[in-house]
Amino acid sequence: MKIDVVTLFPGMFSGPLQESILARAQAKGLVQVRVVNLRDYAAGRHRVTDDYAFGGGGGMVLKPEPLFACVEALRGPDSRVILLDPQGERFTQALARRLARESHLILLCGRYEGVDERVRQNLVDEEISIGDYVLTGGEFPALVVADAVIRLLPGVLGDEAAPDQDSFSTGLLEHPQYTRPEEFRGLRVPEVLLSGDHPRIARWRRIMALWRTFQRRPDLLETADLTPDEQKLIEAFKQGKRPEEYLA
Ligand code: 9D3
Repeated sequence: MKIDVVTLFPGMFSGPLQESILARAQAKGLVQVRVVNLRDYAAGRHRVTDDYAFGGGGGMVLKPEPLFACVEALRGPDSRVILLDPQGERFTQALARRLARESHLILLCGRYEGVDERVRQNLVDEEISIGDYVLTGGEFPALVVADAVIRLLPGVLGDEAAPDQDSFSTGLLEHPQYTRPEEFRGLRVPEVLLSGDHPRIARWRRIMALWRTFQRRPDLLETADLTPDEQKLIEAFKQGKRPEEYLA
């Protein structure tokens, strides 16, 4: 996969793309990320990329010419042009999975009050928002999208962290996790996890995942894939039962 990120602030990408899993994915050739400076596609001695909004009201708008010139230079027959914008479709794991099947993403980072409407209407294939909070631009959202997509590409994650094991894929939050030491400042790891009794451990984890989801994200239970026994357990939680009663 190729991912081109178009931005007025290329420096915002240098750290995140050069660490850890994202760096390794690029080094292995599983993804090729390029950060493109929109200013390089702006005309004139001053390379202006933004201007005042027609109609007044203040606030700057990204001009159409540099964005069209940039995308026309970057795109091929199979490119998907995505504008990161507060008005876009909400980014979800399902959307990340769909984008992971593309061969070339062009991520356009909005800035200021937004982009000229002709860009949205005639250049962009889809618009994505990462959630209902106000950021300074589309750069962090582009990194979020790139991160979520890259980790899904074949070969990027090891088998221990297979992406279909993720919460949001199974529809539940994860069970609590512990590592050594067995006792830290008098706080002990649950005995079941030290028992070596793997069926009992699996049952503990499933019950705790259901409990945690019930407490924190009951909305996820509406669409989770639950067995009849698990449905009954959720009903019991609603009646005030706690997980300990089922972990005997
Ligand atoms: C004046 C109205 N503002 C909308 C709430 C304008 C505006 C604010 C912030 C326009 C752009 C921005 C910068 N944000 C993004 O470009 C952005 C974003 C975000 O702020 N939140 C969540 N997802 C995204 S994707 C791009």
